Amino acid sequence: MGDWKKTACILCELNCGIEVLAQDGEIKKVRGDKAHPASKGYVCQKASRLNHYHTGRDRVTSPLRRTKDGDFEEISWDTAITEIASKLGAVKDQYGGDKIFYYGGGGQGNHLPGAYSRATLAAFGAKYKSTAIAQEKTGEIFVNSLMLGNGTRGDFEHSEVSIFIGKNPWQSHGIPRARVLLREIHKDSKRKMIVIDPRVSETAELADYHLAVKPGTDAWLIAALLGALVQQDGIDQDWVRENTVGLDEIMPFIASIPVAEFAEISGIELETIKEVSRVIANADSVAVFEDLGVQMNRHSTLVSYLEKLIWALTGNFGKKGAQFVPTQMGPVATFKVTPQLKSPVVGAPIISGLVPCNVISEEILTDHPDRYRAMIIESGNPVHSVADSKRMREALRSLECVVVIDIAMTETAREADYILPTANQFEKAEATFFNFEFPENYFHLRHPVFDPPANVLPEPEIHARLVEAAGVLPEGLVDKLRSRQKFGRLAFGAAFQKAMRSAPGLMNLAPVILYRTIGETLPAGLKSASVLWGSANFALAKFGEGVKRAVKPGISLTPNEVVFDKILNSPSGFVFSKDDYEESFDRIRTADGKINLVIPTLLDELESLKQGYQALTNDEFPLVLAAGERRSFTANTIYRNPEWRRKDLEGALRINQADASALGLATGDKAQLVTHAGSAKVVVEVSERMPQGNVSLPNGQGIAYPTDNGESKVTGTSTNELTGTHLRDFIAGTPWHKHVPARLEAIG
Ligand SMILES: Nc1nc2c(c(=O)[nH]1)N[C@H]1C(S)=C(S)[C@@H](COP(=O)(O)OP(=O)(O)OC[C@H]3O[C@@H](n4cnc5c(=O)[nH]c(N)nc54)[C@H](O)[C@@H]3O)O[C@H]1N2
Ligand SMILES: Nc1nc2c(c(=O)[nH]1)N[C@H]1C(S)=C(S)[C@@H](COP(=O)(O)OP(=O)(O)OC[C@H]3O[C@@H](n4cnc5c(=O)[nH]c(N)nc54)[C@H](O)[C@@H]3O)O[C@H]1N2
Ligand code: SF4
Ligand SMILES: [Mo]
Repeated sequence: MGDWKKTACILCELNCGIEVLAQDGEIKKVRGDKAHPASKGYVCQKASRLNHYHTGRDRVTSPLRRTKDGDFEEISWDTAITEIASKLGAVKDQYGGDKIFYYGGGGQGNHLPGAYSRATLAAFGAKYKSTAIAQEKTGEIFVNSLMLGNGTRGDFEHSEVSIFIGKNPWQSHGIPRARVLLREIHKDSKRKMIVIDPRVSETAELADYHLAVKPGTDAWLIAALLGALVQQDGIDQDWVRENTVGLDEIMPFIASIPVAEFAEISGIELETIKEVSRVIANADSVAVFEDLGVQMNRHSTLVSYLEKLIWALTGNFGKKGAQFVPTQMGPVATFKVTPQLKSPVVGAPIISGLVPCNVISEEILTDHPDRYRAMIIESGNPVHSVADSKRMREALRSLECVVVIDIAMTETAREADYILPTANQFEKAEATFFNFEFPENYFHLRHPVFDPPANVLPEPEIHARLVEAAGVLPEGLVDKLRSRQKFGRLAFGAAFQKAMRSAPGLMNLAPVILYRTIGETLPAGLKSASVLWGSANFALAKFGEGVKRAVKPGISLTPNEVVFDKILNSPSGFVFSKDDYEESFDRIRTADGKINLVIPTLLDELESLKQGYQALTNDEFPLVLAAGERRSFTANTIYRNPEWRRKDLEGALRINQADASALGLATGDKAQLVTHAGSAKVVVEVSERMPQGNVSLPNGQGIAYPTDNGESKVTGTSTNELTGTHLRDFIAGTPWHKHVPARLEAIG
């Protein structure tokens, strides 16, 4: 009859706990897991279709090697690992290991590959890497690094005022039980919601204040809000003097903001801006979430800065309902700016260790001696997801060796020299590190639900084999550590720490060493969790008190073992830290432990806003295309079978009635969408949500998928066939995907 098994949804970073009815190797039903500490039984409409992920027809089930004519042939794992190690080794010997570029390491639901890949990178001397985070969050990370030396999130569960800037949690979530929470806030007359979005998003419909900003002018709007805040005495002077540095330095910049003029540029009434800034100033608590609408847009890093100045100047940090610094099980990002760290060819700033996605193809398609020569791509689909797919394809084909580790024949896999197939997220132990709850945070190690196909391997095994083939593990080390395990994990831990100290750089291989040692002692199916023994150490070292409060130390076990045991034995996830709101103050990592308000380059950029707004649109490209809207039926490229969508099969281009009428277009018509970078056929949907001049395409479409008779069919429009790499932020290099100049032509 099948069994209900606990796991998590893998379609967005929340990874709601779910139970699936597993029968005949398929997911027959999905329901929320009430025992999950954050989602508490909540799921959205996307999760019920997870069988489409699990049973995808374009699954890769054997290692594949590219043939001369561009096809793929099946090869054995031994051949694959030997040849890849030899090719990467050759690149390392001839040009240096730093010419091997790594992309990915995790999607919405899986972050263990990233943890293990560290060992492979070290084994081959690879240094440069990137992930999708370098096309969304690196601007915000840059600002957080300079202001706090740490990351921040908002406590929307308790905030009196919730602000969403370029964020539509109704569809995209990002906060647990988003729809329940948004409705609660909407109904509660004491709580206020402010949404900044040019479009009437589902979230905007629930807002007390919907500021329908003119696309791309958020910097002016938020500057105006700040200006109005100062003019109306909205700054919490005492708090700011006590907890921040630099107020006197930034004050002239803010006091001189021409609020009325900036309001006009942003398209929002001056009176509304004044009122909203009063609401913020008078609130007991304010939480803010900025996302892709501004992070993939003009002046994105500046917007992140201005957004943070709003909550910092009103004292909304380190208290209930405000911003906080999360407790974590592992380092998701690094918050230290090292200006001398630059990408080798373009010289783009490396933020949080990541090369901006938008420069990758430029770093390859050049005769520069430092260009990348090989690439490992794992759990990412950059041909589809990075700006300018054409150039990304060309870049991959020009490399000496491209290795793709994925479950499916993706747009990126098609350009690979080797495809290494891996167990999917219901066939292995997996975990996510994107848990940011506060004051109680949780962690969830999922147990496998199904057996994987016979000839695929989980990523940790692939990395272990690559590291072994590279011949970098010290002779006898693994055997020696294994022999210590019979004396218990405490003895093992001591021997392991000692070994790690014995040779510089050995720590980088630790994930694979743990996998080959502790891994062999773990319950069936949980071998991939080995690296989490290290994560438990990390959490205790960094957040010891909070972790010990949540996970009571046992009598005979060390705290580390208690935490690790909890990880292994909590199939619904568990609360691993309990903190006080005030603890966020201790996590400020600036030199003086206070929030730094001054970022000179961004103050200069703020000043430059006074020169006015320069539109990118013109007669040739009169529309602003938002390329990649999250909708009810989008989930990056995790679902590849288009049939998972109950509605909007083609992923329609949404357009305002007036714009559509001017072109003689109606819902259901086909049209040609043209940008600087390319053109594509789209299906049009006239939508009251869209403002005039703005059109919007969903993300994750335009995927090739085999039909019943085996032919490959593309459904919908892939946004990055239309984007170029040069529209990007001058600091973080993040793309302006939400602001692509475009024109639409009716097809006669
Ligand atoms: N359903 C679904 N949910 C998802 C995903 C998915 O694929 N599908 N993907 C997940 C991922 S990877 C991410 S990063 C998040 C992203 O989550 P979000 O950032 O919330 O998603 P988007 O729809 O890309 O953008 C949010 C809003 O930005 C608005 N916007 C466009 N232009 C502008 C502008 O000029 N100014 C402002 N202020 N707003 C603008 C859009 O109208 C849109 O409502 O979603 C996650 N959740
Ligand atoms: N124009 C435009 N471009 C965008 C965006 C946009 O809004 N507009 N959004 C951007 C954002 S925010 C993001 S996050 C990215 C997302 O884009 P990517 O980071 O490229 O990720 P996904 O589409 O989520 O694809 C994840 C890959 O992992 C594979 N996979 C699934 N399960 C497993 C597994 O268990 N192991 C391995 N090894 N692989 C697995 C899938 O088959 C897929 O190839 O797209 C970005 N690109
Ligand atoms: S909110 Fe995200 S994780 Fe939760 S069910 Fe929906 S898509 Fe899945
Ligand atoms: Mo994302």
